Amino acid sequence: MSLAGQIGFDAAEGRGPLYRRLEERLRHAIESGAVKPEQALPSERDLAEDLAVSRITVRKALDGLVAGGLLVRRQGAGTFVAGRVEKSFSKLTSFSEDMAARGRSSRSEWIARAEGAVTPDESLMLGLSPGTAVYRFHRIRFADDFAMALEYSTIPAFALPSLSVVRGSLYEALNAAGNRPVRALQRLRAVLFDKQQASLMGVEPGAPGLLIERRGFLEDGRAVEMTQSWYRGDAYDFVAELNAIG
Ligand code: 16G
Repeated sequence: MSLAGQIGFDAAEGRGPLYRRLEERLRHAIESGAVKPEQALPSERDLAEDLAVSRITVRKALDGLVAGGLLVRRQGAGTFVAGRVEKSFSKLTSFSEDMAARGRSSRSEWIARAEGAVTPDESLMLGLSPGTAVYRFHRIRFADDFAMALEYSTIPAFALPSLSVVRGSLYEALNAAGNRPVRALQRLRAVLFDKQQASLMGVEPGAPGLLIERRGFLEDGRAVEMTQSWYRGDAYDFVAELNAIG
């Protein structure tokens, strides 16, 4: 079936700007599952022809959905319905690796990158003596230009040669220094984004999220990472494999 049929769009029907109506129809089709996650959309030219609208209308409608994270544009490949990201709870992977595994590009925006001394909480969590130097990395994590998570990491300074070695992936920098964690403890809890976090993430204040706190350890048992990851609740599925006891 053509996409026009699939989404039930008729340019001659309804009121308001055409691109908004098209955007709404597409949004409805994605949210109701009429078009499936990872489904490729036809080219803008084909869509315009199929829906009997101009290419500018199509582009504007798609732009709105890309900005809202419902569609993703992949360079050279086209526009796709965004899949919820499934993340395994049993593998110690990084955000960059999780995104690469799904063919999505990742990048970060810095909120803060600073050196300091451990706080009492960090000192307990990381098993460090008061006064020990740590690096703090606070980032907004993007997948295909869509804000997925806010991350606040604290790393003991012994684990990295300097603050500036972390540009893209934190785990890559830790790995290069021979200090990538090999084991981690995590806990997860449902949260609501506060006003400040919501504005960083481009969601409404009070939007649901998942907070995952990870403590990562080296082979010798020393803690090397403490990270709070605030993931958008509408973008992530966490999956765990469970084995029967005995
Ligand atoms: C993931 C980890 C986080 C780690 C980050 C490193 C979870 C819940 N959290 O987001 O603890 O610091 O990856 O990512 O998976 P990077 O190497 O891409 O900077």
